[in-house]
Order: sequence, then C-alpha cells, then structure tokens
Amino acid sequence: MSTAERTRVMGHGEASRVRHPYDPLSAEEITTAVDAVRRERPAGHPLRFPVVRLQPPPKDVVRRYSADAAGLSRSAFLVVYDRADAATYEVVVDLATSKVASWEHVPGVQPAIMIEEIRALDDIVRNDPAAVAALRRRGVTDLDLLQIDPWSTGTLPVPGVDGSRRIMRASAYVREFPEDNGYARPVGGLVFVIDCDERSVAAIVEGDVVPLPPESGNYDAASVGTLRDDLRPLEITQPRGPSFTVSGNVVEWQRWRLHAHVDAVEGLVVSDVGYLDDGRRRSVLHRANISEMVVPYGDTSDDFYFRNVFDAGEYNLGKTVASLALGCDCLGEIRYLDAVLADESGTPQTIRNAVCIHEEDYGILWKHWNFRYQDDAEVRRSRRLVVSAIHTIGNYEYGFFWYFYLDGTIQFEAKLTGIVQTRAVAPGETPAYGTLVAPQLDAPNHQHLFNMRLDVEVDGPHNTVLEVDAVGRPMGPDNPHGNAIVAERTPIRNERDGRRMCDPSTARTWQVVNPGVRNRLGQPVGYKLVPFVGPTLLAAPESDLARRAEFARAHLWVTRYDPRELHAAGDYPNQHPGDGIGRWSAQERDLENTDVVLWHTFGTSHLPRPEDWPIMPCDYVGFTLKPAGFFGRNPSLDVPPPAGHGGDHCHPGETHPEAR
Ligand SMILES: [Cu+2]
Repeated sequence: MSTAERTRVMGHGEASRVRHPYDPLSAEEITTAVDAVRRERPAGHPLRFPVVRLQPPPKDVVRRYSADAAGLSRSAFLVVYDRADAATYEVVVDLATSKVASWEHVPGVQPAIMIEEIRALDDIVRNDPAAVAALRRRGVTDLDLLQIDPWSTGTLPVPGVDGSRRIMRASAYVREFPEDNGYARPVGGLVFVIDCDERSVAAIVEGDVVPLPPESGNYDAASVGTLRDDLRPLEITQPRGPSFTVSGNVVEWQRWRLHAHVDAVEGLVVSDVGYLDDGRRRSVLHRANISEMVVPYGDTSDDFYFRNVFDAGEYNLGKTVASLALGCDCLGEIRYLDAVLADESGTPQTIRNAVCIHEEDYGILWKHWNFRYQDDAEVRRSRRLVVSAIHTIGNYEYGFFWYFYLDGTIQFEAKLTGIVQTRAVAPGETPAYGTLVAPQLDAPNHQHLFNMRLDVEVDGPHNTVLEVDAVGRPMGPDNPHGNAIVAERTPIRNERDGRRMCDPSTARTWQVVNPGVRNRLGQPVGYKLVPFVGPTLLAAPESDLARRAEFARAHLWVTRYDPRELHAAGDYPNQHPGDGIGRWSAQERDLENTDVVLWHTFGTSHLPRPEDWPIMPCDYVGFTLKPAGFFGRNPSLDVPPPAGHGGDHCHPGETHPEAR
C-alpha cells in the first residue's frame, strides 16, 4: 500500500480511535503488530500473515465499559506462517509497546488456504507441462482463459503425495472470455494436487475424458437479452433520516445497542448486544458469529469425493467480504461500516461498505380489532434493524443478516446465492448424485451447514439452558379428556448432555434463563433459541468428514465458556483430522447457572434444481432468539400507531366496504 493510500485509510472514519473494547484493529494497529513480528525474525524468513485480529480483552472489560474505550490496553493476535520452515506460530503483540508478548509454535497444523495461494493457481497449472498435456487431452488449449479453483484437501490421502506438506486439490473450468461463467464448462475427470509452498503441481489424478458441456451459463443483463419492462419503481424514503445512529462500530436503534464488525475468520460478528429496558441496559448476547461452516458434496466420482469445504477455518470466511452497493444490496437510508483486514503480507486493506446497516418495514407487529365496540383496529407496524454483510467464496455468495425487532426478537438469516458447483457428464448420462441443470451439466447434491456460536448473556453471565418441549399428556385421572398440553423443561446440567437434536413434533426450543433474575411474575428471565429445523451432516458416521465436521452432526451443543473455544471445528481445520466441539464437550463441565455458550448447527441439504442455474435465487436458512420471560409483558406496547397520509391514522376512509 502506498503512503497516500495508507493516509486515506487512516483518515477515514477516524479508524484509529477506539470507542469500544471490541473495535477491530485499525490499519495502524495492524501495521504495528506485523512490524513487531517481523522484527523478531531474521530477514529472509518468508513470513505470511493468514490471520491478524484483535486479541479480545477479558469479557469483564467489555461488561464494565461505558461510552469511550480510549485508554484501554489493546493487543493483536496473529497467526504467522513461516514458509521456510513450514511452521505455524500464534503471536500476541502488545500494541501500546509494539512488543511481542507471546510467541508460540503450533505443531502439526496448517493455517487456512491463503488468497495469494488461490491467485497463484492458474499460473502454477499453466506452467506445468504434464498438467497442460492433461488439459490438451480434454480439448483445453487456450490456457489464458483457464480457471483453476482451490479445494481444501482434508485428510483423505493423495497417492504419492506427502500429506504433511501444505497441499490442496484443484479443479479446472474453461471460459470463452474473461468474465464468462466458468462453472458452465467444468473439465471432467481431472484433479490437480498443488504443493502450496513449492508452488508446483505435486500430482495429477486423471480419469476418463468427458466432453465439455455445450452451453454457456451467463446471467448478466447483456447476456440475458430482452428484460421484463413492467416493474414500476418501488422507492423507500425516510425523509427525516433513519431511526438509528452509528458511532464507530456501535449501532443504537430503538432500545437496542450492539457492536458490529468483520472478523478475518468469522466474518460478520455482533457483540455486546443489549436492550435498554426502563432506563436499564440489559445484556442479551455477548458475542454471536458463524464459528464454522461446512459444504460437503455428495458425488462419489474421483474428481468429487474429496470436495468439502470449511469456509471459516479453511478459507478465512471474513476475508471474502464484499463491498456493498447502495440501491442494489441494501435499499433506503443506509449507513455502512468499512472493514480493515490484513492481507497475507500483513498489509492492511480496507473493504469499503462491508457492513450495511438499515431499517426495513416488516409488516404487522401486532393487531386486534375489537369488532363489537371499535370502528378501527389497533395495529402497529413492525420494523427491523438490519445489519448485514455478504461473503463471496468461490462460486457461492453467503449473505449474513442480523435482524433486531421492536418486540425484543433477534433473528439471523443466511441468504445463499451465487452459482452451484458443477460437473460435466457424458451426453445422455443421468447423474446419480445430482441434478442435470443444463445439457451435460450436473449440479451434485451437497449441504451447507453453518454453526452459529451464541455466547449468550441473558441479564448477566449466570445462565442455565433448558430444553423445552410442548408435549401432549396421556389420558388419565388428571387428564380425563386427553387434551392436556404441558411445557416440559429439562435443564441441560452438564456437557455430557450438551449435544441436542431438534424435534419438530414437540416444537422443541432451548431457553436460556438467568435463575437469579426474575420478571414481575416471578419467572426467571430468559431468551429462547427457536432453532432452524433442518438437516445435520449426511456423511456416514465412520467417514473422515464426520470426524472433521463433528459439530454438524447435532443441531445444538452447549458448552461452558472458555475464551480459547471459538471455532466449532477447531482453529485449524485445514488438513486436520478433527478438533473442536467434540473434544471440548468431553470435559464434561457443569453448565448450570454459569457462563454458557450455545452452538447451533443449521442449514440445508441442497438438491439442485434446474431453476438454480445459471445463478441461484436466494435460499434462506436461519433461526430466531425470542424473549421468553425476559419482559413481563409485550415490550412493544409503546410503539405509536402508524401515521397515514398527512399524519393521520391509517386513513380508514379507504377501507373497502366489503371488508366489514
Ligand atoms: Cu447449495
């Protein structure tokens, strides 16, 4: 980065002013941390910086913080990879003194695949004569338009390749021009194994030659041709501005206050989420973020069986965050947060408009018409604050949307869009593990399984999780007509019982209560997780993947808080046989009336449709957190009636006569 660019970064939005203990590292802090690390190493050591992030302060510091975090001690946490030794280090730098505070070698791990390693793939393949010959056998001769995609390789062995090396697999796609959708023409029966440190092709796995699919798959307006012309303008106006304020990374809206930022690994993070109730700020969530996700493909062929990706730990999800565009990604009165993230050389890079903050009308909040006595119904409009970011990871887009509502509800929604992964099939072949989405083009079945780490803090850190089932009781003396419905509440007392599954037949939820704080009715205050009722991992339990993605084999895990336990598949899933939630749960820590963390796995088993091609309309998965006894009554009674035209109430004169 040039000096001029760096000055611009520093000047933008007072990036160096710390307002909240969880404010992400500024460009200046990133540079300080990276320089401190470099000073510790003799010149000539080719250090790479896969992760540079804030070393979070103790939670109590965040709990005590009031309005301005200036003067707080700040530290940076770095994952450093030394290519000369193929060694990984975790380093903490004290930013006040610019000194390394700790430096630890982490044996036997591989940091996430780096963006620079992905960018190098095209050239590595083009410069390898055997790879070029294999491509020629498949009719691929224009190497300028070759597209090579990375595939984290897991622990499935590659014959003839040393699995302790830093390797990945790679697949090829053919384009007709640079912007062409390469996924329309996957090169079948060909896999390259890449040595990332040597920048070489370590092995080539060749199967049968499969002809390239015949059709292009472009979706830009020019490629589509005639566009529909009957959509009239739909405009969102907020003439008096939005109802929220943004100060640094702190967002305040209605009774809510929260901190939002983009983490290099986890992507969009919301933290320090609290609700102002009668002048008293009550905590709900200490920190919430995608802790890991896995996308396993279900095709058994030689060029597909290994395809599964852990987008957080294997690809640094957060670094794939995109700049958002007003009027396209978000509509209305928008405020943005930039993200400042280090690239692998340790240079801070600013992603403009990475987080979008806006308000949306959300239909009816509540309504009742007392038809005996009232001319007009009492109705209130629902409105939500939206905090969102969109990540582009290879062929897919993942939009992460947090919604905060007037009635205390919090919702998370992942929007899945982009381009499905594809495989070439011979003319006339019907895929066994996928769907034909275009002639000779198979979109293999796969899953998207997200794990949301919910570091809850319901009115303070002393929480207990209850599994709540709505159950019909058998007939008997207490239930002579068989109509009884009860709420069965089962405390999850220990990590031994912390692995839970959804049950749609009992409308199962998990309620986080604070046993020491009661509402006006004497009930413990609580919030309940209304889970996404969806699949868990479909890979066979004895498979390599099931060990590596253990988090995805249950809908919920509950653990006791430990600051070192952040990522459900461990910190280094790349080429790792498996770590994370299963190992932590085996500690069998008690979970009652203590600081607990919920890990919710949710997602979809994607059986592609022809309608998903050439670009997939958004699919939606997610969950809600609803107050359940947190308030003593509906907290949104004080929302004023909607103002109609000219400020009047709902202009009832326009009610259709037949509606009465
Ligand atoms: Cu999909």
